[in-house]
Amino acid sequence: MKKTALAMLFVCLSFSVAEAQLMFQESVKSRVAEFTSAIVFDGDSHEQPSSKYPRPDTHAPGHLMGGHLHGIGEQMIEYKYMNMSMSGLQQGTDDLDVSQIFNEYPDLMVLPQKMNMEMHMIHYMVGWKENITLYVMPTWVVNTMEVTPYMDNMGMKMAMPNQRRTNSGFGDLPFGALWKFSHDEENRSEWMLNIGLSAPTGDIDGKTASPMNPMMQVEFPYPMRLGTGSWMARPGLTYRRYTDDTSLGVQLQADIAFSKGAGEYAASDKYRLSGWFSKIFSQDRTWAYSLRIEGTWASDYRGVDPQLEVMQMGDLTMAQMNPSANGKFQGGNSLFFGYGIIKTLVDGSRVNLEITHPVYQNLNGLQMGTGSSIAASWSKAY
Ligand SMILES: [Cu+2]
Repeated sequence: MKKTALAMLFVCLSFSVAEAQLMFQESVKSRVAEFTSAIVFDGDSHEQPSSKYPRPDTHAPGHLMGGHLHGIGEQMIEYKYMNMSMSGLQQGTDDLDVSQIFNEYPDLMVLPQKMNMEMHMIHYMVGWKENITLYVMPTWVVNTMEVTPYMDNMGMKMAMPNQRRTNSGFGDLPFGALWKFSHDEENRSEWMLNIGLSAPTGDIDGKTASPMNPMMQVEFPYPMRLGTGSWMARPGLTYRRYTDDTSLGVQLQADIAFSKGAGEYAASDKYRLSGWFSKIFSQDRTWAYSLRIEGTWASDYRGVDPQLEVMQMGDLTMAQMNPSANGKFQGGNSLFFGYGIIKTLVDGSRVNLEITHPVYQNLNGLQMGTGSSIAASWSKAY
């Protein structure tokens, strides 16, 4: 709990530093701005006076969405690719080695080694009304996990060759509306509310051969599933503030399961708080970089999938044998740093790239730690 409070303090602190810097730069530049005029802050359709391209940093860093709107009738299409890796088993903030793991969890028969989550997303946005933009984001998911099965030999655990599993298909479907409910032209700031939902279109019942018994088909463990299995509320709140060359963003984005879904469980409720600073750094104003910090709080799973956790093999249940099949071993608190770059191209489209890595992770139960993650996208408004 103390560490969570520290992490939060850290987020707040780094924020006030960025804010102070921004305000200083703003005061220096405010006079210049009066002459160059044309307040640019709300969307793709507006153009910078010194450039025929849209301002790159009106889009949030690559891993985020819901940070900008479009004018009435304007549409945007974006292809986004995300790739996140996980490896190493961790309990709380401690990395555990194999002997420590078996000491604490003698019933385990499968240890996850690494996992990779890939997502291909098509993000469509359309300006519906003044200050209201609608969006939908169909997602194709490819999850790959490598595990080591163990044999119990008179109380000694013997590692068997690693096995790899892949599960791919459509994921859950996020959609909703972004509402810019407040903007201040003088401050060049704006507030946006994301009224978002996610439909449980991703499959949660996919099966694969058990790593311990290739003759037995078992359901994929929780992290390998394509969807959450539940309708999710995805409320978000974003604040943006601009100066001529820099901008600041704060976003709180939540994923909250409405209820237990078809699988009799509800996936983690998640809250992500991000703060970022971005700066236009090229003469032609087509390049911007961003520095971001993100705190994530995720609950464990509610309920139990009877097709997974309590399935028995011999005397043991799946949840006892495989940590990925245990809903209590989900969620935790993490802190990430993100480094991004956005470039506007000649045709007005944008390339957006961000890399994140964890700086702190406190995970519930025994889980693989999250490694680095990349989000890359191309988008165009028309
Ligand atoms: Cu857009």
